[in-house]
Amino acid sequence: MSTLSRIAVVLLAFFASLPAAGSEDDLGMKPNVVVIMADDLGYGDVGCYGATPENLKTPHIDRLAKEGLRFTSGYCSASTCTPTRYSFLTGTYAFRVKGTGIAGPNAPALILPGTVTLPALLQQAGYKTAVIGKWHLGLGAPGKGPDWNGELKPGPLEIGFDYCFLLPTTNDRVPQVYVENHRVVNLDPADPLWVGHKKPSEDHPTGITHRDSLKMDWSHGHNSTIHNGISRIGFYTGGHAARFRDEDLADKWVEKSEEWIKQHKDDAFFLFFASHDLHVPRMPHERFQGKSRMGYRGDAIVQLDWCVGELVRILKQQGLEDNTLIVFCSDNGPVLDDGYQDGAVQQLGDHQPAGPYSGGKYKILEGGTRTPFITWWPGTITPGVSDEVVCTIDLATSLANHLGVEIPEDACLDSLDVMAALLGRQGAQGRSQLMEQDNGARGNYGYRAGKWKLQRHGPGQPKKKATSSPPAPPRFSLYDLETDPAEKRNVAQQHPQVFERMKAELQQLLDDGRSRLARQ
Ligand code: NG6
Ligand code: CA
Repeated sequence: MSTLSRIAVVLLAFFASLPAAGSEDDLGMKPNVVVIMADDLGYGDVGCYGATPENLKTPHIDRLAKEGLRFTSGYCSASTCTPTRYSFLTGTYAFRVKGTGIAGPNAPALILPGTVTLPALLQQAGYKTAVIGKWHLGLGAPGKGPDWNGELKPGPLEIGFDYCFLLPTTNDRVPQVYVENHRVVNLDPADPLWVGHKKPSEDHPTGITHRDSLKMDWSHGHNSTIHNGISRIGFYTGGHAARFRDEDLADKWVEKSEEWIKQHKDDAFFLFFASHDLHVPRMPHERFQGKSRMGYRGDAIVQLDWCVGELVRILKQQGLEDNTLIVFCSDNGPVLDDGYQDGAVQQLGDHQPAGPYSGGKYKILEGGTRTPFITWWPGTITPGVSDEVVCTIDLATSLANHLGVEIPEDACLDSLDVMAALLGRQGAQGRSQLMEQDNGARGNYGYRAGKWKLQRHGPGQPKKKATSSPPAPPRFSLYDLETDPAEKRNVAQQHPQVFERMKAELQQLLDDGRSRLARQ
């Protein structure tokens, strides 16, 4: 063999050993993973999903979609925040676990130490892990809750995160302080923080007694302690030096993310970027106010879009874009008036927050859980659009399998391996079925299989001890999403076999207590 052909053979062998973009070989790659979870962002709320530039512009999210894979059937698992986040981190539907509905200001940790979680699985694969942004999954021991002036644990660090910088609850609930790892940031021991659900003193100003002083009025609930001219759910006193301005949240998430990514640029890392936009109270930074045609709800989307642009900038500046998988998603569908008079209803115009779907936050209609869902990994994901069904609950098993980390049989009970679909592999299939829950406990479920959608309504868990009269049976209806995406025409009578099959399948998934086969 001539020297030249020997070189050619060596080169060929070398190139053959390199993972080819979009081929099976890159399954062994260990990308950084950044999950950007928006809050209350609906299917139609961004440009690449149908929002018009006259109403608002989302160039950074649109670019992610253009360079990555945009899913038309990407879901979160629930139509409220806490259950989606619970399921995203544990891989198990929240409705299977009591007490995983919307968490209150003093909720204890809902995911207990020892639980197999997405970040813990990634730690096993050698990843550094962080959550930055809204937590809303409780802090502190069961039965006790958060010790605001002491050590806030258990929390994220006890279930698989190496670092956390949090908005501990959700920002319409008290308190307005950051938590870094186990402590409230900047807390002055001389001004302890007290959080409760009873008015602490007769003269404590509230959204009711001092309504005239508010910079944003409430519409329902949200009328207890006032901070930054906005009254909230729940009461608190003290901790003044620790309190943040609502306007600065997005900047803070980006600042902390930049710091953490720079520290870990040489590690494999997982960052859960849990944005608070566009949850109420919508109070974007002054530089975003008025940037959409739709008031603060639209402006908060513009702010979210800015965050996405910043994260991509940071990754690129660190030279990490070819080795980072971004998953952009939402925690539930849209809502307009969620407790504050912020103009969301009046200034909506022709914008369609849920796109072609009905319902939104709190609902089992498609609008409740079908949301923007984009995967981006330059060089590995071929840009395009995917109609495969994928869900935030699937990331745990998908990533663990991808990284060769074994999931115990009794963990991640509903998380399916859809990695090939997330990466846009040719012929790859997403889920064949999907359950959609609301806040839980009411017995409401959506069940999608292919083009069919079953709705089940009630009965919920009985509030008091069982009475003599049995609960009313659940009500079911059937929809063909291909011809009726808005779920307006119940076709159960026209398709009795499909109807019965779907009802039986849903019941089976409820009874089985799991939907992931042990070896999936
Ligand atoms: C509801 C609140 C709503 C919002 C939601 C949680 C009232 C009347 N409504 O109870 O404003 O806070 O809980 O939203 O108080 S979530 O996206 O964090 O789940
Ligand atoms: Ca939410």
